[in-house]
Amino acid sequence: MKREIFDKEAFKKEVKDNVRMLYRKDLEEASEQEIFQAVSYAVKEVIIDQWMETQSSMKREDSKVVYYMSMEFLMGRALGNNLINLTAYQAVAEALEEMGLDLNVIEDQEPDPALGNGGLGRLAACFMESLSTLGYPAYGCGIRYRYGMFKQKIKDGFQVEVPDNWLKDGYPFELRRPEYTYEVKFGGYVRAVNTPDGRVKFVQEGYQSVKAVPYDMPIIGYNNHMVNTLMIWDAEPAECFELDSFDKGDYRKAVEQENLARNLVDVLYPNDNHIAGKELRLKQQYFFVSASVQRAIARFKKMHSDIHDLPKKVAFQLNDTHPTVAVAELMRYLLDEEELQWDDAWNITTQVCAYTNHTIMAEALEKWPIEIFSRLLPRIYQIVEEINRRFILQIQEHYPGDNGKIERMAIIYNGQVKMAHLAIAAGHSVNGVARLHTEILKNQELKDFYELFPDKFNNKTNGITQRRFLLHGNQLLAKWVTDHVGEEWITDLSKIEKLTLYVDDEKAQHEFMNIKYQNKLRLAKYIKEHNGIDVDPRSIFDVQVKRLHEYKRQLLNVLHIMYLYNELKEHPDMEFYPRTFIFGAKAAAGYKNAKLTIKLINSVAEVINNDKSIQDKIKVVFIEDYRVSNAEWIFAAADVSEQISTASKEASGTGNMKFMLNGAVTIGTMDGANVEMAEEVGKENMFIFGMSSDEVIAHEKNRDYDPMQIFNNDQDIRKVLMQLINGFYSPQDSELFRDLYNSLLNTQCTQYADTYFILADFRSYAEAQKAITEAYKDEKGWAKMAMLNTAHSGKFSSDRTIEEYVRDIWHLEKLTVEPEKED
Ligand code: GPW
Repeated sequence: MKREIFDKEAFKKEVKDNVRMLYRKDLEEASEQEIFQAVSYAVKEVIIDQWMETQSSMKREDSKVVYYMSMEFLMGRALGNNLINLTAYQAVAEALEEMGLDLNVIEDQEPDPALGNGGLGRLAACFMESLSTLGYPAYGCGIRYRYGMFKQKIKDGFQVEVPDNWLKDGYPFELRRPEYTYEVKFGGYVRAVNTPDGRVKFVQEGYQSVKAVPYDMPIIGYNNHMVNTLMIWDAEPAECFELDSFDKGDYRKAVEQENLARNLVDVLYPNDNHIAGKELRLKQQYFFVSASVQRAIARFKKMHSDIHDLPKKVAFQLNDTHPTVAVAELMRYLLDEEELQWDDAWNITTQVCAYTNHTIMAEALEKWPIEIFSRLLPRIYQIVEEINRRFILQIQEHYPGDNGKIERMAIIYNGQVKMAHLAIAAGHSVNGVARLHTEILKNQELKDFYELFPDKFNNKTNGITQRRFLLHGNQLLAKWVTDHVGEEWITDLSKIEKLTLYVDDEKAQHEFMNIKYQNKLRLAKYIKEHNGIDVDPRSIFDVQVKRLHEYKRQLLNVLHIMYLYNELKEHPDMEFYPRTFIFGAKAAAGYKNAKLTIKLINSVAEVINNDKSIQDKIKVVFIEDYRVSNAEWIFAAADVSEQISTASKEASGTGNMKFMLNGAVTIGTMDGANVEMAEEVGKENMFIFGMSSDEVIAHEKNRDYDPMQIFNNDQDIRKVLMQLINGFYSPQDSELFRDLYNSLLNTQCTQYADTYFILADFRSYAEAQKAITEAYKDEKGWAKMAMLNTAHSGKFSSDRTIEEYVRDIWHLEKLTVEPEKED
């Protein structure tokens, strides 16, 4: 007999019982937060059964498992998505309605678990969801930061960071697993001990240790009973005052050890594409990696006796270099605990580990000073030294006498440990995240490594999960798509291509654009509530939401708005289609120009939004605290998607794909995955502008770009730039935006002026924007273009990406989870 996973009456009773059990209250007395908790526990009840079934069939099948190691998992809210994937969303919404409760309101009580910064962390979350939906056994390994990504407030136009205390009411979907506690050791020194059988053993002494306690979170597959696990590690003090035997009685050290555990996982470093190089960050890295490696090996050893079989059963995927110490930690385990010979251990390690690169930005490449690395991780450092020694021998063998190679490729050089070099030397696979990005890695950034290890390099173009970003985030469009092409797209996004049959059908066009309009109304209401700004849902919604970074060029966007405003003021009667420019972005707390750009956007908004003379033709909105939960609404409501990074700088981008899926048209450079989007939908259905990556790279090499020339020859650009320093947008302080002006023109500020070629691309951007207005005026033409974007987004499902990782790197088998028979 097939068991119903969801029984309405039973569920209602469960919710009521939970409110009583948890809070000693009746439903009527419970707060919205309490109801959210009660509902979530009722849902967890269903999840737990499937979770246990999944775990037992993984054991039964002895499946190979991937461990996706990542400092960041930007999960977003779980309740709504769990219900969607359990295919119980509608039923639960109805059950709650019968109880007088609104599922939307309840969903809104959940804090966003924001254990990540941006694209890299959200990619990890999409990957976990796809792994479960496709039926592949997987663990996510990360950190349970007590404070995630900060909450952003805008005060007087400036960003203010507020701590994100996401655990304050307790998080219902996590499960503490103290039975999987491990010890992680820091500091001390290494002593060589002679064993009775004539070998040398290395032991770490005088260290401080921390207890790693995992919390498991369920990752639910879509309609398949599969529940994988995200293990995120909390740090607890090793039993008070219990030190390494060597230091027993050292009171000061005991206190230090306790403090170490207290601070270790306090907070996520809020830097995107930038490394602060702080010692605590390296501690976080080793902490979660060591604990995860220990749990992975313990699980393997429960079922296997020969450690040489590890690569048959376990794959470690390193999400950027952040978890790269895993390589040395695995070596340490194999050498010190399993007592394998070096070559044997190395063989296993390289087969298990694989590395994904997510950027070519120099400031994001991790390099640790030897001093910090060796003091914190003395045994790990020894092992890295030995890896480096052997790697240099290999280089010398290949390129006798070529010291340049060693200088460029060594793992340890100039007093630094280079984590990317370690990851490449020690992994069997190195992948970029979009075709262009991988080509740049092979031909520029990692050229030497590609020459030495051509077979390791491969591309895995990123993707996104359509379950969150269409099925949950845009329920109107999801239903419409299903009505037209059937529901297969939910688990096979390539099927959405059948929509091309309708792109010339006027009724379909009308319905498609009407759904867009409904979503614009929903966002307009959100903006009114949160910003107090009225926006016209019939205006073009032009959206740039992503982390604030100079290479992503929010500054280009706002300079263009300033230019448009000047045009409108100079030619009040010019034809102008109303536009709403929407921004959302967090800036790293210490990133001055990024924070100043936020202030500029808000200052420009202030002036333009309050200028009656332009009759609301331009509105500028900065949405506070951009995060996964409001992102779902924003993508659904966008007409125009801004993907305007300097070509070559955005490794892939994933927001670009979320917009495309939701029927927004992209204005973008030929950068990252935009290139492949253009290939899928056709350049004629995007607005491509700006320099190519080859042109950018050539200018960087030749150092022959001179923005001052543009400034001198283009009076519109000059006028806009002068407005940065004449107080036009900052009457109280005309110097306020001086640094932004300088970043564009002053060579003394950075290695060269306008590092990101904003002025070089300005005119071609403005023309592309003009072309958008023209295209939008053609209602049918636009509807068709928007629909074609949705229809050709099939490639950009993270399901496709995961299948490629499985095929080329992980070699996993699908698991089927049969619900346990009840008889
Ligand atoms: F620097 N990305 C990110 F490569 O969001 F580590 N944070 C980061 O710290 C890095 C990369 C890192 C992003 C890329 O900027 C983006 O282009 C890409 O789509 C995303 O990672 C996922 O691959």
